[in-house]
Amino acid sequence: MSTTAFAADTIVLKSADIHPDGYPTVVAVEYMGELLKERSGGRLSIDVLNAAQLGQEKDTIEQTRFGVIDMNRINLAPLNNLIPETSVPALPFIFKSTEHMRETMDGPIGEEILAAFEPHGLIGLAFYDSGARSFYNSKKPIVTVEDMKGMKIRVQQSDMFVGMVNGLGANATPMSFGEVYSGLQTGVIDGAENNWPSYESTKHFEVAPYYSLSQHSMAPEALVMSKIAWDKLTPEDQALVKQAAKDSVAKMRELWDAREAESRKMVEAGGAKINEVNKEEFIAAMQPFYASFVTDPKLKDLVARIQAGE
Ligand code: BDP
Repeated sequence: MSTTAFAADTIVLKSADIHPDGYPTVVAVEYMGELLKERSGGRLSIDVLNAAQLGQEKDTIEQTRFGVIDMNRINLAPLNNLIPETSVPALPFIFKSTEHMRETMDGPIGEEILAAFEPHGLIGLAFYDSGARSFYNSKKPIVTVEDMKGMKIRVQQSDMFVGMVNGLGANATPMSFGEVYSGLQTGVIDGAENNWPSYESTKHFEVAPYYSLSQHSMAPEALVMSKIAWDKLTPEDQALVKQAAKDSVAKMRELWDAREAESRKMVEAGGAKINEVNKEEFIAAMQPFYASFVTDPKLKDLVARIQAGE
């Protein structure tokens, strides 16, 4: 085989992630790349460009839709406004447990939501865990819904998240992930919400040490491919990519579970003050939000089926 023919056959998929080296999402996509390389005899591989080298999530999603970036690992939240179905697994308290979330996302409902990406220029490859998100802030422990009143809380750029946080009486401030540390430091915002690994890796606990276990959203991560890049692959290569993505999910979960425990220990050692919240009160306070946000019959149906444990 000539060098030119070899080069033409080789495909390196550029994949974006905002997280640093060693973060479970980053390692899982690197692992997927190894599987792909092995299974394609070295023809297909992935170059993970993490630590926001390619920009913040909102921007990289646009670039992925336009085919500038081939693959992207993002949270579901910045997809919510574009793809309404993605709001559903991010809704407050929709899942009863981690197992419920995993079974739902692995099953027909997960497949249905992934299929909804395609008309928007994205191919949904897989979902990754993101644990539970809780509120944290620089002022005080949040125990009751009343404690949320008037707090400026950063949320991801999603109308669902804005509605949820405003529905709890706080002032939702949509902002990109990369701006949160300085926002907390300068007092532009009082708090934010995230899972243990992100609270730890960003060092937000240094400037917002009150972490209150609201566990209000389990919004999973999504691994997507640009439809433009996807359409350039042969059906055989598309199948290889899809399978490698699916096979990276179990690995991701293993990494995730270990990192959650480790991150919790790290933030505690770093001075974070962790407290329980009055969860039942938070769940009840979200009922009017559900009634006003989930009005589309398709979304209503998804919510009902998830709650019924399909
Ligand atoms: C993290 C997600 C990441 C989001 C970030 C955020 O892994 O994709 O960008 O939260 O809050 O948990 O923006």
